[in-house]
Amino acid sequence: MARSLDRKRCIIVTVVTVVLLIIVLGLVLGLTLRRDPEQFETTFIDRCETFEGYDCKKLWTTFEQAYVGRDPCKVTPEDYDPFIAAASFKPACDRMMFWSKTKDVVHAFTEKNPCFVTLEDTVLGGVVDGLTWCGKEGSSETFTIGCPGWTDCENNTVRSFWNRASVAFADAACGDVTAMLNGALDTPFSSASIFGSIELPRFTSPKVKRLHILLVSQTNSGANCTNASLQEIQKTLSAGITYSCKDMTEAQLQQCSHKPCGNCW
Ligand code: DVN
Repeated sequence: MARSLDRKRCIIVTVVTVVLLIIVLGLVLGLTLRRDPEQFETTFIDRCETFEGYDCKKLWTTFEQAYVGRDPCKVTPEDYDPFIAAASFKPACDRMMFWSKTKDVVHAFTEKNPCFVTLEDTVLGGVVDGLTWCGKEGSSETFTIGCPGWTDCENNTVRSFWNRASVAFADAACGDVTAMLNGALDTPFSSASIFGSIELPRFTSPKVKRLHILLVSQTNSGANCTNASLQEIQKTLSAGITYSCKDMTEAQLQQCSHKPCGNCW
């Protein structure tokens, strides 16, 4: 008799423990997911406020209207048009820097050499650089997990944003434009990249006077400016825009970091 009572008591304790565990897990997950949407907005607004002259709350509202409540694979670049208009910026003529397969190197450079400006150094790209976000039909939330990946679908929330922002940045290009490419690759330039397919074709003369390619490698053994893929750039480049190229090592680039604009390559 006593033994069966003990067994019943043991079963009850186990069931209660499991139920309590499930409740705690649900609460933690709920809080984490709940915090994410607010955290994303907070990050967006905090980053926006590092740029002068923008109504960051309004910018956030314009931004989220592009994707909230929608299938995250049916957000087109044009859906971000209102945000692009609200995040207009003064183009840094002669100081705009494009890049491809050199994200870490180029941003380490522009961080030390504020003379040059990448898309991610403007409010347009800076507010969401390195972030993932999407919406969902029937929800007013911004999700940062469970979103489609870059190659999962053509019109996905993040990829459409970068395609549209890159159009705006390239359309603003003026004067001498620089592009940092990766000399460690057999083909430093790809016409399929955002730089190759979206930005380069948008450089127009006489607004853009020169395109200077910076081919950066870790050592001198990388690709140089005679690389065949770079010839494609010259073929694509609009008539009237002068092309130049310089291969340099990351160490040489490092020495440029503290020099004023333009007298480094
Ligand atoms: O000129 C720059 C800049 O202005 C930007 O707007 O576009 C140009 C860089 O794009 P790109 O020429 O396509 O160069 P990448 O290095 O191939 O890709 C740039 C970024 O797009 C990558 O760093 C990825 O961003 P992430 O994840 O590092 O924050 C993203 N990307 C491109 N292809 C991807 C991808 N992410 C995941 N999967 C892929 N296949």
